Amino acid sequence: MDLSKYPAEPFRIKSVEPVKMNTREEREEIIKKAGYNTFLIDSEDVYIDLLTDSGTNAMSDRQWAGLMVGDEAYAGSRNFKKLEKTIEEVMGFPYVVPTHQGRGAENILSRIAIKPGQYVPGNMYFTTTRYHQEANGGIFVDVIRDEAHDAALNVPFKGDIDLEKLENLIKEKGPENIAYVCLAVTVNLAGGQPVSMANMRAVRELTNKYGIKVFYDATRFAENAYFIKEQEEGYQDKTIAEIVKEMFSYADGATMSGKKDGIVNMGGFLALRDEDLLIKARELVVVFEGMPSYGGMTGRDMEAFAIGLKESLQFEYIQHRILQVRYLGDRLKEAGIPIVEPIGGHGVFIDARRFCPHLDQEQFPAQALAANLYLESGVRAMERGIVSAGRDPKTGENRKPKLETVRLTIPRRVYTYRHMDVVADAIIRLYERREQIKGLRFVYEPPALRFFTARFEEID
Ligand code: PLI
Repeated sequence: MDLSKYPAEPFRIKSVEPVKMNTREEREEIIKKAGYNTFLIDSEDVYIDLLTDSGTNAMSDRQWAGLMVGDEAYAGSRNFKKLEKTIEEVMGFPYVVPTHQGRGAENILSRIAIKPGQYVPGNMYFTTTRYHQEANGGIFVDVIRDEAHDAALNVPFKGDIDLEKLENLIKEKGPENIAYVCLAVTVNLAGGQPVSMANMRAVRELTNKYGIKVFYDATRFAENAYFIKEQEEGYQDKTIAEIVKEMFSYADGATMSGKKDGIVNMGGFLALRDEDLLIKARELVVVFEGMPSYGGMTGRDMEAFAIGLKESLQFEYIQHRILQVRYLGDRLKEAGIPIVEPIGGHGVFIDARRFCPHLDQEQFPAQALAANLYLESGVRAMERGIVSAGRDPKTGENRKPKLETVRLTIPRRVYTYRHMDVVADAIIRLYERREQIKGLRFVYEPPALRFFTARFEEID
């Protein structure tokens, strides 16, 4: 393996948080007690935590310093002004409605922009996003290109919207029945796959033709921009900041979870261009989140968020981020472990269908694999497959996504390459005894977003 392809950490470590590995016997007890759901394991029982990259980032010294200048006024905090100005500078949106995290923004956008019965096309679903769309009477329609559903297919920009699918939907249902297009950069559940600039531009042109708005899920915007710089013709000499600015120039607004590319532990926003929508959003933010100048965040949260948004544009930061994830993926690929290709921005997704071909999808292979990875190594990952997809609200049947994956999500600036080696070695060991992985069945299934709190038992 040519290690010179993977840049060393572009930071030095000033504060550390000890972690410990417990014994296999202890982990056997722990995973059983957690109902084979990695969400229900205590953090102190985890050695390397790859459950999510959400809110698990390490802040920089500048962000920590920013906490000390938090203005905790109930109204008109100066940190909100700074956040608002930063978002305008980075993304070009004039209006910002702050929220406690991404789903707070999704709730507000869905309420102000969806009329019951309208369709919401998007490049693959995300759990909380689709929940809010459906809770407000919207009908989600997946218009991502077909290739995104094929784990093994290694083609660039798998997150792109299929323009033909989108236009057919608009023509079939009528433009007045399309609430808006939801375009996520990058696409989480497809494996952190990016969207090309050409596709964003084309989606804008198509929706302009029909007078339809486009809202981005901006959650991992900087990672998306890195892939454009690396792989899309004409962007190699542009800065990440320039690419980001162009990406958002094709959007009417965006929801964002600051817990990812904002490099903070909490926060989010809804950004808009339209003043009428802003007024409606502000009417709701006071009900669900807080005053329009904090929306559930503290002043210090907003200061750290504003600084983090700027840091995410630094080339050395984002290059290391993407290539560290790629290092883990490349190590697994080299050992013949089936993963989603190409390797995406925020994590490596193991293809549980090919890892556990002896299990039927209704036996939750990815859930079982994540539980066994914890047992093997103390590494915590997350199921992203049939359990996360939930049930169809109309038929009550399990939705059966083609992608049945375990996500190894890498927090930003938290772990080193050596940690990635420990994870890779554990997965390789587990692959050697993969036939021993048993399927699971529900013992408790919550009605909404079931993956967070469901409990399972092993099928003998
Ligand atoms: O976790 P929130 O409420 O700040 O953000 C929700 C959210 C929206 N869009 C996308 C693409 C996400 O990935 C997302 C949250 N993701 C989580 C929690 C994750 O583990 O991926």
